[in-house]
Amino acid sequence: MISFREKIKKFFGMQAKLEESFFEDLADLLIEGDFGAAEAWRTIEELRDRCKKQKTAESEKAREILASLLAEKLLSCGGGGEFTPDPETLRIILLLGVNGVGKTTSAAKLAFRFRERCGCKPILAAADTFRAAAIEQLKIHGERLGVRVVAHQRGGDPAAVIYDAIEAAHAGGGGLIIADTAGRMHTKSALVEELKKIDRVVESKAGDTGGCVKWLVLDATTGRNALAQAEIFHAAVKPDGVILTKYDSTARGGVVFSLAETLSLPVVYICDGEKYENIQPFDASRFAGEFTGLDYQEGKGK
Ligand SMILES: Nc1nc2c(ncn2[C@@H]2O[C@H](COP(=O)(O)OP(=O)(O)OP(=O)(O)O)[C@@H](O)[C@H]2O)c(=O)[nH]1
Ligand SMILES: [Mg+2]
Repeated sequence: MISFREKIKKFFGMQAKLEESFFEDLADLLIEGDFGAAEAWRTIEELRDRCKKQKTAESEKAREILASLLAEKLLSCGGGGEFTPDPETLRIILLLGVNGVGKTTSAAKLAFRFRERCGCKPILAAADTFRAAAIEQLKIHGERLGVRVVAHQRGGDPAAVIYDAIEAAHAGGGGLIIADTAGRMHTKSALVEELKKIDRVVESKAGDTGGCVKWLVLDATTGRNALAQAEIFHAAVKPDGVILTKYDSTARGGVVFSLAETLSLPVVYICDGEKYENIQPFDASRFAGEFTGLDYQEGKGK
């Protein structure tokens, strides 16, 4: 089956003139790529305007205009530049998200990345105390990576795990805690209560830490459902950013534009495989370029 990326690449390649049918077919394609319908049409109107202003009637040029328009959407909500842990100030990254999206895997990938790149000693905190297997899974990653894991027993208090991780970081000189959390479908109030308690713990240690960032993990293969999840988490705890996982050949990824436009939620990292190194800081221009089928060469831009 032809992938979405191949399809959009082919679409622009085949079209020569910008007729009405071109814009209609492109709107359908954006929707297929996980745009919402209203949003797809707003984007098409903007594209049509810009093409008119720039007096262009060629699809190849329209592709470039669309790519920059989409990049602007992503950049409008901030982001850009990788999160850099400061070895002097303890930071806490809290990974949130529903079941199975890739929180634990992403926690391990971040630990690997920060250890390799920043030379800091990350600590993994097993704040998913809901299932015994979850604690084990994180411990296995910790062993493989040579990264310390702070864990309690199954059923323990996630905030207490974070407290101990902060203590451990101070004792061991660690500058970063990456906390995995439970992926059960929280009711809004349970989620808020759990996170408030973690916030209180972090605050009680405010003199010792540079605070907490909350990253929501979303699975790119779930399409528009990822936006619905983001809306629930946004209303409850206002995450600071998104880690988009499972962005491999079948994932379309257009939901990222909705996250920016409707929730002002920037993507911070993107993951495209199960290995530790399959995580990259999110590059808005590159993503928008690839989404529209532009070839992108490493280090050279589009
Ligand atoms: N292809 C691919 N698979 C991934 C990626 N991230 C995670 N996975 C896989 O997705 C599955 C679920 O990942 P977990 O990290 O256990 O997800 P979780 O959110 O911690 O799940 P729960 O703890 O059950 O809520 C595993 O099989 C992972 O290997 C990714 O970026 N790409
Ligand atoms: Mg997990």
